[in-house]
Amino acid sequence: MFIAGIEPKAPGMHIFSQTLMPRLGLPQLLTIAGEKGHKCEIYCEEIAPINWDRIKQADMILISSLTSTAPRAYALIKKIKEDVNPQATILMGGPHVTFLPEEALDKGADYVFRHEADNTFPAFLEWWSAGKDSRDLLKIPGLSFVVGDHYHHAPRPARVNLDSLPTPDLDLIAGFGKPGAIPLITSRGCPWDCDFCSEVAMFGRAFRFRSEEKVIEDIRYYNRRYGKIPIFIADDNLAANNARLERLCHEIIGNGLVRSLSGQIRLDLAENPKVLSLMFKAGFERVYIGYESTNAESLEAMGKGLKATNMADYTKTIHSQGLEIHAMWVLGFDTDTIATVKDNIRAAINWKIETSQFLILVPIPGSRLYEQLKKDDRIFNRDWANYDGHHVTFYPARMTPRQLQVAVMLEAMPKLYNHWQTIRIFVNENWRSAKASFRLRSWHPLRRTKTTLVTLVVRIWGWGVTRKMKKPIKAYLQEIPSAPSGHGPPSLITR
Ligand code: B12
Ligand code: SF4
Repeated sequence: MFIAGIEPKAPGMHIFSQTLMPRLGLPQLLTIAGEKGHKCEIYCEEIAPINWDRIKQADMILISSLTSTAPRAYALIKKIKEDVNPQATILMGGPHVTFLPEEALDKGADYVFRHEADNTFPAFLEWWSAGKDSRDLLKIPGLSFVVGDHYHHAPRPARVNLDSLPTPDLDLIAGFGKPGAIPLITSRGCPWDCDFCSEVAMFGRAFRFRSEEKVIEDIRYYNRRYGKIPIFIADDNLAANNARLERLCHEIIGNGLVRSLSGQIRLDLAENPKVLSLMFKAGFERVYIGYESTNAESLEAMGKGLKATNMADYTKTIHSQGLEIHAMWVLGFDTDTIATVKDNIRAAINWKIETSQFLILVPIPGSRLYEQLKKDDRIFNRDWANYDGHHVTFYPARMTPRQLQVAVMLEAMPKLYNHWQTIRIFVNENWRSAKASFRLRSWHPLRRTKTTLVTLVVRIWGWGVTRKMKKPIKAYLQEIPSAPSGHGPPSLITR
């Protein structure tokens, strides 16, 4: 059978638009299908356009979306069903439709796979090859589909053993070629359960990981394919288990697989500088950290488990271990005011964080935040395309939606990416490198220079994106309600 996968593109520009980093859901599933003898191809719209002639020939089409890419996914389904290939069976999955399967079925998907599909999709393929007995279909967990005039939702599937999975074959992605960097996932689940995140609802609270041996096999596999390629370890929280991260770094070093690495960690990993230093030795250059906010009340309310008073010191420790930081800030919590936005900008600047991304809180389906705001009738925009962290979609409690929109997208981002800040960061990074080399720390001047230059390029690019986004954001301002319409306590609104 010929199976095509599609990852729809984002509705607009976002700070990562240039990274060309595919999600691994489709490569993972279609690698498994390939091993079962099916012919598979993936079109990741951010990387290369869809080849419609190929889609015309597909027997089965898999579409994977986020919340912000769901409208594009539905438009593609319409086009396929109406024009391109009405006979093909369309499957959908991912973190949006897992929580809103009926929406996807109403939009034309034949089947929706909720949660992890690494076992359920192969089960579906077997059902397909075995003659499609409808009684057997009901037994596949995590599957949602329409039966007569009602929706069938099979119970949630069991957790996947990550060691049972093959290394995702990224060559299935059309146009990926020899990429600049590749994503690798080594764990699922998260022991934390932040209010605004759907990770735990999606993958569970138990932190599961692929064994170090398997991760080393993955890296060797990509080495053979692409050479010593930089790797972005895309786990939600690579450091959820410190002992495991240490073992992984030792294995990378011991097997001679050190190369440019980056990954997502929590800020409080700074309490364990030994691990940070080991990460640096293994090749980590940049860490992505959800700072979220310096507002103690907001950190408390979102269940982040971080103390605002420790954040500056933690940042210093991470820098002192040679790692650069990409900080992700989120504004719009009920405890946030305009002053919070300003405090966060100040912190990002004072702490000399190399790159930052200021996002507007998004009530993504699957999160407790979404359920709460929906219950309180505070969501005013249900166009999922705007659920990308760049648009206000709900009534904040202590600001008007406009104030939040302007403060984050038209004030914070331009302030952080102005040329003066870029020069300051560049000088500071080089100064830190020089000091470290002088103290004969395990510092590689060449590697540092490269990292510094990458930061410079990213910052210049960030400045360009921020400028380009101004026009669409100003247009969006016209669409959002100017007053809270009785939502949130107006007396607290600040100017
Ligand atoms: C790597 C990553 C990125 C990368 C690349 C992402 C990309 N190209 O879109 C970067 C850094 C660029 C990024 C950016 C963003 N991201 Co991001 N990202 C991730 C991360 C950490 C890993 C993605 C991944 O590869 N997962 C591993 C695979 C195996 O899991 P999966 O995709 O869920 O697939 C499994 C199932 O869902 C299912 N499945 C999935 N699709 C399909 C399709 C079919 C047909 C079937 C049968 C099954 C199926 O089977 C798969 C195997 O079990 C996830 C968190 C996570 N753990 O998934 C967040 C995540 C996807 N990102 C998220 C968000 C919000 C964003 C941003 C909007 C904001 C931001 N944080 O900056 C931007 C927007 C990007 C865009 N495309 O518009 C949210 C999405 C939530 C939502 N409902 O929309 C997530 C889930 C994080 C979270 N918990 O909140 N991201
Ligand atoms: S935001 Fe990060 S730490 Fe919090 S639950 Fe999601 S993945 Fe875990």
